[in-house]
Amino acid sequence: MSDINEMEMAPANGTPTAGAHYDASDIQVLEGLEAVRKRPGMYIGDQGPRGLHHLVYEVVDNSIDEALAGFCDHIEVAIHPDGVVSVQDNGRGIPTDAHESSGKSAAEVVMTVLHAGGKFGKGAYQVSGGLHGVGVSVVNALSSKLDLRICRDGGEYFQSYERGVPMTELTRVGDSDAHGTRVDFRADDEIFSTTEYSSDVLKSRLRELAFLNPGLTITYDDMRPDEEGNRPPTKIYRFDGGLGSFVEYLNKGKEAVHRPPIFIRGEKENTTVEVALQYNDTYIERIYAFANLINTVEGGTHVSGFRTALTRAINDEARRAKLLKEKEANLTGDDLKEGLTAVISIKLLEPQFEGQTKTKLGNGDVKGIVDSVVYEGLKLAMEETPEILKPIVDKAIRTRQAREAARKARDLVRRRSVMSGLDLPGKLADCSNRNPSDSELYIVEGDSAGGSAKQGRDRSFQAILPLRGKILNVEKARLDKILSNEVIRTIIQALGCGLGDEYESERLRYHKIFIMADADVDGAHIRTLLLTLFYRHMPQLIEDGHLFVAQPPLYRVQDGKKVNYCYSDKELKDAMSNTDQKRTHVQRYKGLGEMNPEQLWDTTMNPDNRVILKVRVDDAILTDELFGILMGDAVEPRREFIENHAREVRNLDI
Ligand code: 0RA
Repeated sequence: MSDINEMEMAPANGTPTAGAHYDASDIQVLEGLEAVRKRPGMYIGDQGPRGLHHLVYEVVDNSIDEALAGFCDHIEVAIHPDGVVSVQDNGRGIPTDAHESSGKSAAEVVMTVLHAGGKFGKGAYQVSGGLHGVGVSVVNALSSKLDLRICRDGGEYFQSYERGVPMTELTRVGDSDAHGTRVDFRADDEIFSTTEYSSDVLKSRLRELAFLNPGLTITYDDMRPDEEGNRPPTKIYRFDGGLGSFVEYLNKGKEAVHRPPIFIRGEKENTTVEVALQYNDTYIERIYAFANLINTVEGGTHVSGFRTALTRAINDEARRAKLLKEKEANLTGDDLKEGLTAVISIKLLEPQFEGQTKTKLGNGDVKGIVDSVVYEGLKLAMEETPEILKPIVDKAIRTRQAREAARKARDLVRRRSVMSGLDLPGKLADCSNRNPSDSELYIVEGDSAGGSAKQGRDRSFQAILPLRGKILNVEKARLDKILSNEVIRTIIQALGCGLGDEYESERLRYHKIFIMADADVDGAHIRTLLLTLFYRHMPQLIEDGHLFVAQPPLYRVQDGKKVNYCYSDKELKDAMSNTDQKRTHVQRYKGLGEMNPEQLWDTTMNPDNRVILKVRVDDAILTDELFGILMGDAVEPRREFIENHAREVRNLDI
């Protein structure tokens, strides 16, 4: 990580603004930018990949605001081979005229003053100003270089910056009939631990924005060549079908219970509510909710309003159509969850974001607004196309029966463990520590690796659970079946925290859980199966930061008495480049089983040297899609994915 304290705020020529005098407002600006560079995390979350991508979103969000205001229908994003990102829109263009007393152009103020972004007019829905709403000046402060081009009022204007400091004044460089803004920035490698953008991550958000703004065209051009010198074709996202298309996209590869998706739109008290939903044949609920286009991953009042309305409307209609018997109980919210895919998008004037990551909508009045719009909309949809109701109700009734069966299966698991007098599975080698926050669990593939781990561990705080047998693919199964799988039951018993609706974080017996599997394709498969189980049935455990992937080394390099472990081919190459090749002995570990207990402890389990990866979910839609592709029924998308990611897959199987 860079040393951000040693930054150079003044430009090369030593004056903050070429040719201009240095006054109080300049000092304020420099102090503001300095604060951003000193504590980037406060403004963009972190200095890793997440923060890096955040920069792109921030610039794009400003263009999206122009689209929301009705002045922009085209945004072009490109990643250039030299690491520069360009974002160009055909909006009004940032105002170029002199701003109030400072004498600076309004554009320079927008680019250099914190939170000056869109605060020019009130009464408009804004994306920037929400979660990402730190203002484009933050991007400027964290970029080693930024070029601004504006077309408006018949002219083309240009200004360049370095680390937020203007290198020139905003200058008219020519005539133009066009209107719009283009920002080219290079993330500062003194600030960011990585400046490699992930196309999958960027495309996911841009696609999402295009779904949420029907009629808007967003292009994405990754101009970085791969090893063969090829580069992917430009992506063009435009979805006139809006949220309905979004839901169809999310349900791709799954069997729909009804067609097309139900779409609802309404407006109340300055709040626009849009919802699309469609049931599919899986057992998983996917509700993605947005407030002013910000993905509210923690939910909030709009989601509560939606749930209440859905349950009420379906029950009312089911009773009216006599699909529920008179004595039969109402369908519950849980009965209506399985296989539901819904996207909720609301736009409101003053969103309040709460929660740990500020992604929970807090506005109290929104619940009632969404409830009433969705209830009315659902009733109308079911009056217009009555044939959609029966398959939904039938599915919910089946869900209710299955939940009942799952409850019995769960009770049985519990009772059995109580009756046998053992809460813990026999294969578990537990640690002596009883305090979860100091305890670790290694879930280890295979008996021989499990044996080494048991001998190599520090038994005071490390527990070992060796796995043998087939882990069920939970992506395709319902809870009752999942609970009848021996391996999964063993894991659940060892963890102690339950799963699904009954997950209780207080009962989790270890606060660090490591998945330890071989670095080959079989290991990757087992890892994915376990990650699927955690992601689908104990997502809280991942959110709370308890899940890790252990990284055993691939090579042991012995040079005389000196032993080195390498975790990648690159590390091996580096290690070999400064050793005497003749005397050096390289051992490649084919699997964990080849390591003796001491080696396993040294390389993979000793908290002082081990390399571990924390499992994190940054983009729920992308993750959901990935698990669906890797573990789902459809073969074609999986083949496509493996082809597109052939290199990474090959790396797993060196
Ligand atoms: C301030 C005021 C206006 C537009 C913008 C900023 C603006 C910012 C960005 C950033 C990227 N693209 C942008 N497009 C516009 C309103 C302009 C007016 O009233 O004419």
